[in-house]
Amino acid sequence: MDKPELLVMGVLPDWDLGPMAERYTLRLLYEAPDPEAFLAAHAAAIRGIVTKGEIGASAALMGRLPRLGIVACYGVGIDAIDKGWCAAHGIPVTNTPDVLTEDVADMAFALLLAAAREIPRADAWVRGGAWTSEGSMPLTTRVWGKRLGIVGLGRIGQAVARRAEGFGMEIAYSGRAPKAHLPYRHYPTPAALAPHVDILLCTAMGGPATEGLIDRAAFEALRPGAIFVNVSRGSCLDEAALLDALRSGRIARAGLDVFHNEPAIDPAFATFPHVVLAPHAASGTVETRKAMGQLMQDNLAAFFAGRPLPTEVR
Ligand code: 8YV
Repeated sequence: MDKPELLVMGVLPDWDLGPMAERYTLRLLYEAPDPEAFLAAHAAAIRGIVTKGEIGASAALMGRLPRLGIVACYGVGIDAIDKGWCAAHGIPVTNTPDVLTEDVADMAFALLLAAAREIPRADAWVRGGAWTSEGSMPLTTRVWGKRLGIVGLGRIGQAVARRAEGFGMEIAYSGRAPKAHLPYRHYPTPAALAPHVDILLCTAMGGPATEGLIDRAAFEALRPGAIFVNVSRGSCLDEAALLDALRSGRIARAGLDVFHNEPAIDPAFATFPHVVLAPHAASGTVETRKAMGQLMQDNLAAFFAGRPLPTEVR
């Protein structure tokens, strides 16, 4: 029997592509020199799309695939996939929740600590010889015991909160509804939360519901000298307002893993010495990426075997 054909939108590790190539015919769109001609040649046979958080699948693309049966996302965020189109056409969408939660929370804390304690500067201080020529590096700021505000207390936000408890932090959060089972103070919006925290940390999911959620009013409500961390999506905030808050010093330090228009991000971010930047890498450990790949493959296998999908997005 012919192997089902899959359209692969972005690069995946060989440890996924190898086993997948045994079961499916893989059409690697990202390698096609002429994507338009590539699609014209293969669209009619494509049974599934394999994509990732930052690439997605548009209605215009999916509408060209008459045999499309599933969209499998290598990532938890499906904001780049037109879920409405999929629902209207009975196409299931799967993602990779849970397996990446702890690593993304680790990265949120790593960025927070790196920004507050200026780890990149400390590293450069030693490597560049400033330790011997200038002596001790300037003092930094504490994380332990500070007031942390989490925007979006879902799975990843709660994993961040567990870490923050170990740091003796006072935790509050914003979200649509209070989570009665959690002992943290709830505020309805980031702007309502901001005046009560020293650190604002975004773990909200992306998509239309959270577009621009952390708005100018939220950034302006922070106390001067605040720290901001984002490991969710650039779309969750008004990026011009974030840059203004960095310029004015209202946000003194930041740790950012996600941006508008990745990877061609606004070059202004690189001009702030107390901003630590990462290339959308919060889930990027070997352990988590292997688990994400396996879960994505499990969803595809279940679909083509007619079994229930392990992690379909409802
Ligand atoms: C990316 C992510 O998918 O899970 C998500 O929503 O944004 C990430 O895990 C990952 O970079 C794979 O491309």
